[in-house]
Amino acid sequence: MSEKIYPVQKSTKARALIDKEKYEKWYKQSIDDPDKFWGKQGKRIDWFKPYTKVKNTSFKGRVSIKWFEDGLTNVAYNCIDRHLKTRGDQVAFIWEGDNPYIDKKITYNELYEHVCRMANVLKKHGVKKGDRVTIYMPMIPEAAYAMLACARIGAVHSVVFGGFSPDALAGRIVDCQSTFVITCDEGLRGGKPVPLKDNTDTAIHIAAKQLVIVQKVLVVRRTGGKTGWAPGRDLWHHQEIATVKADCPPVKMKAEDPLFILYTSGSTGKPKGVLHTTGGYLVYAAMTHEYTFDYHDGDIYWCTADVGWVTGHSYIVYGPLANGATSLMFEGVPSFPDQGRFWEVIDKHKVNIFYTAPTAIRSLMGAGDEFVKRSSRSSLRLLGTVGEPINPEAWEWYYNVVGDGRCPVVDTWWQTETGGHMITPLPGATDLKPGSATKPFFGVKPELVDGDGKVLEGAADGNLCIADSWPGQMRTVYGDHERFIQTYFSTYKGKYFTGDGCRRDADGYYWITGRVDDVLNVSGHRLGTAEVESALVSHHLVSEAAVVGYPHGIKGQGIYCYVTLMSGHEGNDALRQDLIKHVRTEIGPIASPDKIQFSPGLPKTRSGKIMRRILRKIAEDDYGSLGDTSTLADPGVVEDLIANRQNKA
Ligand code: 6R9
Repeated sequence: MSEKIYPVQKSTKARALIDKEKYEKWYKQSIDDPDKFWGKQGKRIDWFKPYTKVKNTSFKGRVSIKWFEDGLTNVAYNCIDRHLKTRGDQVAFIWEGDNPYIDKKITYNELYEHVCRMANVLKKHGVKKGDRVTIYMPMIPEAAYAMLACARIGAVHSVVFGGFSPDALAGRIVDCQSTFVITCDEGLRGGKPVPLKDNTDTAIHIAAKQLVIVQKVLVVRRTGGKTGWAPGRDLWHHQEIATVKADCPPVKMKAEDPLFILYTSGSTGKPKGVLHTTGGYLVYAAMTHEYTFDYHDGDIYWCTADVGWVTGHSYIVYGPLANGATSLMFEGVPSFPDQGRFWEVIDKHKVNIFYTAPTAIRSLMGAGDEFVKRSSRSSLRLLGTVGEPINPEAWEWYYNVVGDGRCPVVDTWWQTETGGHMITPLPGATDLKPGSATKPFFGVKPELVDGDGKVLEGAADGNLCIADSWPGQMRTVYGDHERFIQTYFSTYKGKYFTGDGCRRDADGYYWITGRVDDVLNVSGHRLGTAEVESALVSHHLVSEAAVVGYPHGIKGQGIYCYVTLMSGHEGNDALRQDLIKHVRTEIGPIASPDKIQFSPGLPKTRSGKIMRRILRKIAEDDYGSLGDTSTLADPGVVEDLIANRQNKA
């Protein structure tokens, strides 16, 4: 923990939308009278029929969350149409290609036409309100068009990150019974093609075995690379949009009609479909985008996330567009053509607000300051981070070297489930402490509880819960409300449990300490240990596997796998490579194991429970303090685990 404090700078305060007094006043109002507070904030979007009810939520019993429930609106209308009169010719998206010589700009007028045409193509092929459409795309503008086209006609999109494997894609298609997929021939990252259409074909094959038959695949041409083609099922996007009109009326949606499903990892079982709805989500995404980034009209804003993650949904597409912003979308990677790419792009497009992940910051910090120094970054006014705790060293480097000590760093804590920022500095209101996400956003009531569910007051260390609902909150797990209740509301009755550990200091600042469940955070990507374990045991030579995280200098957490082989088999480096390949095929490259330890036995209690605490300690090379091992069925296995550990200092 860093004890340093960086007070709000004069230049930041001078233009800020929210200062200290306003933050305190509004925060109090938002907690004391949520109906009044959100009743006002709900008006930041346009409604076809205004709401008369604001908040109708309960974290008890069956858990029911409704915001603005009798209002009618449309997300695409709010992100596009309502801006056309005043900013039709303003750039909505700046697209920066993987290749540094390729970029393009899309105005709000152009966005309108692209989205309407795609919406009409969906309608032409039978997609209706409520249907689920899977989007498996690289970072090209058509990914955003596809999301907005769904929103326009009331279809529910499920964006699947382009780095996921065919198996992972199939699982998500099957879970939400999606029969329409939008993809691309190939993606392009760091000069290398990614076979998205081929992966889609494989996934469709796997899904068909589970009786979900994909009817149509809309394929955007990006590289022109060769792909398979199923006539009658596969449709070229560029041909289809030429057959439809450039206008498509937005469907009037109820505030609580679903907008999207986004799959995310939990501590058990398969990834769950986090469901977000229309009105509350958009109000919250727009409001947090405006205040956290102190967004002003005309700012050039860049969030480096992928649209496959919630950050891309809320802070590349929906929040910025609802505010009529210019949002930069980047196809490539931070290290191509070299480690100076981010800073070059900032200069090239005069970016004012830059939002990225700690893992990228750490890795670019490791590349050396020269890459940063050859750019001016004079347009930058604000820096942000998201996805995992940022260590104070990386924070200081970001602040001092990238931001030249001029730009506040907003460390935004939130989750797929929360829809938008929950604990975050507001640039003009919050003095910064490196490594702390600082204070709650309006309407957010954090509570720290101990293992017994006792609410802790003042400076304390505990499990982070949220005591009451906010408009951006997920509404259910798609198709499994029981799992929603079990996962989030059963650990601490009547509270939303985040799965994160957290410390509150004497100034009321929050310091997220990381997950307290079996969820890994690898380079800001969420992964369940159970998912990696099930991928490992699906290999024919593996009988059992246990996966834990360990501290990793760049990725935040690395993936450490203990693998027990079928009897008669010996572990070696070739098998290690094979297992890594296997996990990549099953889940995707983000799940690549960093360390594999072959272990004839795992530390189990007499009832057969694996003692992960011990495995974590050994993975961290901290085996001197294993604690009580007396409940182990066979304490002898620990000796072997220590002797063969893969992280020897
Ligand atoms: C937006 C996003 C959520 C988990 C969350 C926490 C970690 C995110 C953080 C952070 C510390 C921050 N996390 N932001 N930890 N400081 N600023 O990342 O959503 O992919 O669902 O991950 O990420 O552990 O619970 P998601």
